[in-house]
Amino acid sequence: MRLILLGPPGAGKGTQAQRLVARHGIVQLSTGDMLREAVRNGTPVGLRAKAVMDAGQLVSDDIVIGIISDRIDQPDCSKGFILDGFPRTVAQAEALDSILAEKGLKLDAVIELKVDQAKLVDRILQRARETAARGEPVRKDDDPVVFKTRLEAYNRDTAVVAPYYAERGLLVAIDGMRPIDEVTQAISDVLETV
Ligand code: B4P
Repeated sequence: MRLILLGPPGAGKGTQAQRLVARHGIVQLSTGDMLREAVRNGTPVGLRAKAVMDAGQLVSDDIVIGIISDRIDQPDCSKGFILDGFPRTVAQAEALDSILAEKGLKLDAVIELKVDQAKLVDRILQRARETAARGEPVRKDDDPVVFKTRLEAYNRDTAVVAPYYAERGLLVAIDGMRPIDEVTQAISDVLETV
């Protein structure tokens, strides 16, 4: 199964992807996690991405497309994967189409998690509070001012990705405002039909 999870920052893409990995035994490909790891390891990609991510902007298409293209080539992706946080621009969606077409692969579904803006802000502030309470470093992009920039980037560059897949008959929208377990169940119900 090859699946994309779309949605604004804080919609729960990462949260749901981890649960789907456990349920369906397929790999999670999170560009956010891959970029954060590159930053931690001080790689050339990480050095280029850090300031952009800390400011709440999107990392350049060429970097992210390169990361995903290399990752999809790994043997553990042969049984399928969940793309979490990619594509975030139409250019990334077009690049993904080319990568898959070259391998003779197709997407099975694109799931969009719909969550309103006030709830997104609540969740991110909650995560920042819980992380700080554990004495762990809070993500710079979970700062309320930076989060506003992330939402602007989403509205400007990423919101158009859902219609791209709707035109191709692949998009299913899910109410992501509900509790985590209910959202997981709703996604699993969709996956049974594809
Ligand atoms: P990501 O790591 O993808 O982060 P995200 O969009 O904030 O998170 P997500 O939607 O996964 O929310 P989560 O499950 O964590 O991106 C970070 C940055 O990386 C981007 O801003 C950008 O700079 C860069 N980047 C990544 N991919 C890129 C790309 N393709 N192109 C360019 N740049 C890219 O959930 C958030 C919180 O809500 C959690 O605390 C969770 O517990 C809670 N939550 C989730 N679902 C809930 C529910 N149903 N009910 C209550 N709480 C819930």
